[in-house]
Amino acid sequence: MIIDKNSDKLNKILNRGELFDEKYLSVVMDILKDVRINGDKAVKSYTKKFDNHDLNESYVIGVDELKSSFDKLESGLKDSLIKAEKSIRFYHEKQMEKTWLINGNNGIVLGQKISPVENVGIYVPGGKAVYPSSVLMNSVPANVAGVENIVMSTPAAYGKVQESVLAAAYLGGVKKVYKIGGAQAVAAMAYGTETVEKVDKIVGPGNIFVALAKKLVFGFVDIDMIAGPSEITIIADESANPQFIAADMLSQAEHDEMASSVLITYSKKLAESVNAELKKQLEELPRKDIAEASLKDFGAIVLVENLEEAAEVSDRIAPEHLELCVANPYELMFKVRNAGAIFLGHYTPEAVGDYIAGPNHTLPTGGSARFFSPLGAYDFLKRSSIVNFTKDALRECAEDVMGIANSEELTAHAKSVKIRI
Ligand code: HSO
Ligand code: ZN
Repeated sequence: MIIDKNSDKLNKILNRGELFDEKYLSVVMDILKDVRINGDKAVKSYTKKFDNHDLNESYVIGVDELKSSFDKLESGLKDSLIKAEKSIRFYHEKQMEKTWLINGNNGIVLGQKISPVENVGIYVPGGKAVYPSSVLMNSVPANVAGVENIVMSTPAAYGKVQESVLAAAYLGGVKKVYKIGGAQAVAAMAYGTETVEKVDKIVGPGNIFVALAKKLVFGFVDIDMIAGPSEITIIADESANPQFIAADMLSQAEHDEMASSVLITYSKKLAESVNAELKKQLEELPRKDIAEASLKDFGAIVLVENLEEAAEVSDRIAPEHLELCVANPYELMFKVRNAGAIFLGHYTPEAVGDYIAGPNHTLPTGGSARFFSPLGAYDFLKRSSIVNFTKDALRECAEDVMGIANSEELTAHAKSVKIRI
C-alpha cells in the first residue's frame, strides 16, 4: 500500500479514466435506434429483457404519488433530506448568472440573455447505487436555474422504486418519474416516445450502458458528464489524525470495487499509522469486500518529499474529491489546480460534501477535473447573444461587412447591408 511517486501502482491510478469499456457500443447503438423508431414498444421489450419487468401497467409516477412517498417517509430521514435540500439550494443560488446589456458606440447595444433549459431528464441508477442524495444533487440545481419541466427515469426492480428516491424527487421539484432504466431510458428521454416526453438535457450517473447511451445522444440533447467510479485523494501532514484519514479513504472505497482512495504525505510515520488503521477499520465494514477490492486495486499511500510535491502528484491524479488534512489548508489550496471538490482541514470529511454542505456531489472523475467542473445551476442555463445596431452604426461597419462577405463569395450577405444604407 505504501508506494513512491514513481511506482506502477500510481501509474495504474493515473490511467484509471482509460478503463472506460466500449465493448457494448454496438448493443447500445441498436437500442437507441430501436427506441427512436419504435418508441414505447421497444422500451417495453428492453425493460422485459434486461430488468425482467413488465411495463404494461402504468409506468409513470405522477407528482401526487411522489408527494405521498415524501409524506410517508420516516421523520428522521425526512428532516435530514429537507435540510440537505435547503443547503444545496442556498449554495446553487450563488451560481446563477444574470442577463447583461452594454452600450457601445453609435447607439449599439450588446448583451447576453440567460434562459433556463426547458426540459431536463434525470437518470437515477438502480442496483447498488440508489442514492436519494444524488436525486437532490441533480434536481435542485435544475430547479434553482428555473427549469420548467424536470422528469426522472429509474429502473424499477419488480416494478418498485425505493420510497426515499421518490421522496427526494418530490423535494427537488421533479414532476414525473418513469420506471425505465438503462440505455432504453436515455433513448426514450432523448427522442421521446408515445409515453415519455422528449427532454433537452439528460443528467445523472449510470452504468456502462447508460454512459455510452449518453455519449451517443450528446449533441442531439445535452448531457452533464460521464460519471466514473468515485475517487478521493487526501494530502496530509503530521497534524492529521490517521483514524480520520483511514475512515475517509474507506468512505470512498465502499462505493465501488473500482473506486480509488489515495493518501499523499511526506510523513512516513503518518503513512504507517494510516496503513494500520485501514486494516483495522476495514474489518468493521459491512461493505468490507467492496472496500477491500477497491483498496487493493486503486488504493495507495504515496510518500513524497514535501507539500509542494504532494500538490504536484495530486494535480496529476486530478481527483474528484481532494481533502487537505494539513495545518494550513488555505495555503495549500492555492497550490492545487485540478480537483472536483476541495475539503479543507481536519473536520471536513468528504461525506459532508456528499450530503449536506451544499456544493454538488456530481463531480468530474477519471482525471477529468483537468477540464470539467462540478454540476451546477449554470449547467441548466444557456446564453443567447443580443445585438442591436442603429443606422449610423451599420453605416460605419458596412465596408467591413461587405468586404468580408464578398471575400467569402456571399454576395447576399453584402447586399443585406447595402440595401439598408
Ligand atoms: N461520493 C459520491 C456521492 C455519494 N456518496 C452519494 C454517498 N452517496 C460521488 O461524489
Ligand atoms: Zn460518497
